[in-house]
Amino acid sequence: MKDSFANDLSDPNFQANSSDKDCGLNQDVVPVMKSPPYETFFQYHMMRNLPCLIQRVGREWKSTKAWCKNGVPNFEYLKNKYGESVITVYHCDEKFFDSHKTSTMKFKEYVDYWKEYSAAEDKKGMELLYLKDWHLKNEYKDDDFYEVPQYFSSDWLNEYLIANSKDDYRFVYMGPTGSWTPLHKDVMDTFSWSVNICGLKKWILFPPGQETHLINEFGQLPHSIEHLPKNIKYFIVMQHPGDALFVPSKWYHQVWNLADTISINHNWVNATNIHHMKSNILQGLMEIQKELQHLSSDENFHTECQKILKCHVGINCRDFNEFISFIASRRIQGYEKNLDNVHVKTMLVYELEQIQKVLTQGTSKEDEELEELRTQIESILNC
Ligand SMILES: O=C(O)CCC(=O)C(=O)O
Ligand SMILES: [Fe+2]
Repeated sequence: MKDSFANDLSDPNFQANSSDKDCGLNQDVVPVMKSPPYETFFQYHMMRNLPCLIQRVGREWKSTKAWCKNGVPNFEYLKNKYGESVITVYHCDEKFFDSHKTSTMKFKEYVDYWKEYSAAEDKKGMELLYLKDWHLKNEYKDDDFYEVPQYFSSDWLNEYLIANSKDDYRFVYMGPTGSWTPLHKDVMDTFSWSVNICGLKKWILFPPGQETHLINEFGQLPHSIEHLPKNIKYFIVMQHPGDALFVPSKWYHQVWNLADTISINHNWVNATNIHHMKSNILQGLMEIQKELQHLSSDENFHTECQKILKCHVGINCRDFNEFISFIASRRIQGYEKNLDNVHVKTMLVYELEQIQKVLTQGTSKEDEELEELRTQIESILNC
């Protein structure tokens, strides 16, 4: 029997069947649910860091109704509404480090490209462009084209970023059939959620640790998975319009658009995965310090490491502390306002417990504020 098993993973028909199992492939099924209680999602998915697909989300969203017509993107509507925005497109045929080469253009130009690409019978020689990470909601703040589903509403990261007018982690993705996202895990080990507005996505997801089976002889992960080694555990998900996929922290995944597809997604953290975010930042810092070990006696060593950390990971320790302090203060206030509401209080106590675990122990003078917060949380938790 072969060691690895060649598959066209982007093939919609590639699903587990008995012969896959015989070959040692180990495909599991992501639970599919319709309107589960929040408690179920919280206990079985966020707490256990396990994926799920929730159907019939966003059926009432304006985007669901206006952005698609007869199951395909409503190009004219989109172009009229957002045509002047400058967007970033990823060139799916050109690798750039662990992503794709990018360029910018006006959205109206992208729509013209997309229409032409989709209509072309022979796509040979045509570029395959994927519009990703569009901060559309941040750009059109008054446009209520979607609402965050209740399941994903405990989102500390976007709560902090929006309240402080910083760049958020709320995105729109649009791409033609065949556009795809290389193998990756999400930034800062956050969760992500994705809701399809129209089209069809195929996802392959790997539980944390399984990616080690994919590492090549140079110690690198593949850009695109072509072969699934024997015994690797993975999940395949087909995401249709209205399906919300919950992608847990640290799960590597690769995604293909099997039709002209539009989706909305967020990266987010809350009490259930904040420890992953903190570990990710500390891990990043350790790697940088190790790399720059030869400069460790330099008086600017600490500052320089933090600067690099911000570039590489997207956040440094000071930013993380500021973020957590902001959420801690809000939750302390929330607790004091809800002394009579047992349910809200229980949730806030859980959040404060997790905050306490990731709040850095204050040592220097500038950490006095953190120390003060720790003391306040301590007194609430001791009640
Ligand atoms: O839809 C895609 O192409 C990628 C989405 C993704 O990686 C995510 O939501 O985490
Ligand atoms: Fe992702």
